[in-house]
Amino acid sequence: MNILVLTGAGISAESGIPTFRDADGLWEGHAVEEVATPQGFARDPDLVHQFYTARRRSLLSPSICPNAAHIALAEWEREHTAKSVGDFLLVTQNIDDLHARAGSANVLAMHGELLKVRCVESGKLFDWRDDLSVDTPHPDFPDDESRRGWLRPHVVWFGEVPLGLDQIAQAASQADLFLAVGTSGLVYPAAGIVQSTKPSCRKIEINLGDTPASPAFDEHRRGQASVEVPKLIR
Ligand code: BJW
Repeated sequence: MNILVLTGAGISAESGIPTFRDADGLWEGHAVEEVATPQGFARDPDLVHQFYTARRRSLLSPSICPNAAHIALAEWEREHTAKSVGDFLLVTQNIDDLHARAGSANVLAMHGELLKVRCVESGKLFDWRDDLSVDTPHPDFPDDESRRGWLRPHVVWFGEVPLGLDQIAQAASQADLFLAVGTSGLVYPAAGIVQSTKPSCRKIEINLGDTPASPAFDEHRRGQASVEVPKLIR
């Protein structure tokens, strides 16, 4: 049995990371087009760096850790892999590292990773835990005055192509079980993955409430991810 899991901001909400579109979500107080588009970055890179630096700091604070949902998914992968009965891929739209911290191994971060930056020129990735809004040396160009301009957050903004789409399409077409957890079903192409699964695939949605993608699922489990994910798996 091949298993494909898609997670969104709702799975990390109970770990203390705000979602995007719920009340008190991340977009409150920020115009999306200012901080999550290539045009916004070109207009005001400092504002964008400040936005991601604040989120990097928060992600690294000691109070943020994986919750029962992240941990259950990691256990599920381990058990499934040990049985050698099929593939297990966890696709996350989240840019936090909580799945990895929980022990998930086969994780595809389709919207990028908060703790990485990318050189605009070379495309090279660097682990990054620092503040890009201060004078931080670029690993490649330590003496270059304009070095900050070379780096951008390794995230997928609106209008950019998400990562790993070929692998996701293949996993979706071969999945026997598709589970979506804590995603609003508003952002494409992630919201369309459910449509690319085969008719015989069991499709389960875990969310606090209905989403525009809900009609495409066969089963709807309503409640907190930290409760519903462990319940489904055990
Ligand atoms: C809980 C819970 C708890 C809370 N337990 N549940 C039509 C078709 C195709 C594309 C488009 C289209 N129309 C427009 C587009 C383009 C656009 C798009 O989709 N726009 C829509 C807004 C309409 N898409 C793009 O631009 C994408 N690129 C693209 O399409 O390229 C073209 C292309 C595609 C394919 C092939 C070739 C070319 C790129 C999208 C990039 C998204 N980037 C962001 C920012 C990442 C960096 C950052 O974090 O700053 O990604 S936007 C933001 O939204 C972030 C998220 O990953 C993403 C999804 O949000 P998510 O995870 O669903 O969170 P929320 O807050 O929306 O929902 C939380 C949910 O959890 C809620 O439902 C709650 O109920 C629930 N919940 N607590 C269970 N405890």
